[in-house]
Amino acid sequence: MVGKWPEVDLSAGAAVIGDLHLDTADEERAKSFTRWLEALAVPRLVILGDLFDAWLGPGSAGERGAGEVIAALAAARERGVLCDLVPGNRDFLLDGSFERTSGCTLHPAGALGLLADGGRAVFVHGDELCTEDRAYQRYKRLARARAVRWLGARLPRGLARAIGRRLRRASSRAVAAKTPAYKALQPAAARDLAAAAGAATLVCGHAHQARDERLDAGLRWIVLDAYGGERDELRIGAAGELELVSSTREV
Ligand SMILES: [Mn+2]
Repeated sequence: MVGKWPEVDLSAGAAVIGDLHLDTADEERAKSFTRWLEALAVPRLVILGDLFDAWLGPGSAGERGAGEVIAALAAARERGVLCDLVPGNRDFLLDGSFERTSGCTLHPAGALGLLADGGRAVFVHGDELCTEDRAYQRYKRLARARAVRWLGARLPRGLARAIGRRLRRASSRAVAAKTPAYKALQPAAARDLAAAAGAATLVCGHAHQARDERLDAGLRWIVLDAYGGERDELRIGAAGELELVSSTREV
């Protein structure tokens, strides 16, 4: 293990998606994802965060949409699909009880994927690369503090739902008010993170805009579209090759 990133084996056929932004209260939206998941025949699925648009602790798990998703993940695990989840900025309160019920393994700081060709790719949600967004980075430190987690674990379900709605509105206002440069993923941050992880490739989501480019020093930087977008899935090939595809393509 290099640094804080747990290693996961990315064998041929493994799939990576992210930014589904599912509403824990919306069973119908959840079903469009769970149907996709039911048809998925891969050895491993990595979800790069923001699976849920807002997750406020175990109170959220009791909602119908969340229940649908958790059951589908558990069924996939039963079929032999290993599932890894790197929590995002919207669902960083996912915890051990979610791990137990869904069968997913959580990687709060990201994960280091080991590829068939001996290569290493580091997987993060991507919000940690918005280093120019000082207000957001301050918010993130506060929101992830132990006291906030403690509160989240004890919120009654109705209150959790009401707070979730308010957070979503406030967050979309804040995003709309900022200049694009401000909320952009920073290449320098991508370089530093990949170097710290000893990885030649960095894969993330969060920006909701796909890219597959080479930064100087040979680093490959792949960003996935939000789930449902044109290039919303990363597939791992037999020789460890990485390709952005559409999750809705014929399989
Ligand atoms: Mn995000």
